[in-house]
Amino acid sequence: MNRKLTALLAAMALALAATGCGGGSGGDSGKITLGFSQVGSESGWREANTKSVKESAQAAGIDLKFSDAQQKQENQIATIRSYIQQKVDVIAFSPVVVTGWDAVLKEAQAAKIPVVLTDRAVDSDPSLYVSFLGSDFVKEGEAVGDWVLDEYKDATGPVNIVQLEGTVGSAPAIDRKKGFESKIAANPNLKVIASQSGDFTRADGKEVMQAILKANPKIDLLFAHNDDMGLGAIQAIEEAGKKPGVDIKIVTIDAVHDGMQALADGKINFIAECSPLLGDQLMDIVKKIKAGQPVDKRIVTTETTFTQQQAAEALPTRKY
Ligand code: GZL
Repeated sequence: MNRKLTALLAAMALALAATGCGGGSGGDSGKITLGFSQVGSESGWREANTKSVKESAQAAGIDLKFSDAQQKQENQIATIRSYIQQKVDVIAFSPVVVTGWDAVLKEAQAAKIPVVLTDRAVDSDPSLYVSFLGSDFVKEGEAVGDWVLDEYKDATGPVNIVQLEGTVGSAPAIDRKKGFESKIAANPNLKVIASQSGDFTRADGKEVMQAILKANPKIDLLFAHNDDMGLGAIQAIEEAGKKPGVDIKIVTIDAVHDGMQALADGKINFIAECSPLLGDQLMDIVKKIKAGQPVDKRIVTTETTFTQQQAAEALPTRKY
């Protein structure tokens, strides 16, 4: 009887070990191993996103392998290849730019390792990844555009707008620009007189804004694709002797702590939120994949917008 029971238990253990749907073995401890390639650490949003992913992995009991690509696509591709070699159970990443991912995604598919996109999109065939979790950046641009349309609905002359765009070729930069410009086209007084990338960083946002200020004596509004470039631009505007939020109105996207503080302080006029808190949803997706359960192809994060008053009210209890 014992021999039969032992044989049955051994067969069950082998069957269980083979159920993993990825190339991974679930690690020695039987835990799910997730390989995550992060864009970099370019902004307050990115830091909050990294914290969310790491804390959620720990809470979910998932073994996280994490890498910071310093905003370089070649680093992300190399890291994803190393995760394939390590036979992780699932790969997740936030693609720094939209193009150039077909080859490495096909390698992951050939290795039977499922891939999840977080935060940003790619232009590869959707069959190459299981799910894309992140914001609708076009809607974020439209929300900012709607505020600008309302703010200047009674303008009788040209409203000179400067746009600080995010990282060249990134989904948020492409789609926020698309959403914003499609909205402001409704009012011919609203004119984008300068539009340049500040690469989502404070330093570049300040440097680009300094040059634009020198070349354009009359600027009415700045739209920065993220808070950090807006905060850098605020430094440039103040150093040029102008009042941010008053002489030059400012609208941004993200709603991270420092952006919300500037909004509450009146230096920014409106922010559309882009939530970085994707960690819990990502771990839920990873567990469902390993359990062979269905996962939605596209999961859009819920977010809102903030006026100066709303920022002052939200700040005390904000998570990031
Ligand atoms: C948006 C994210 C962007 C943020 C920036 O989801 O990819 O990248 O808006 C960050 O702050 O650098």
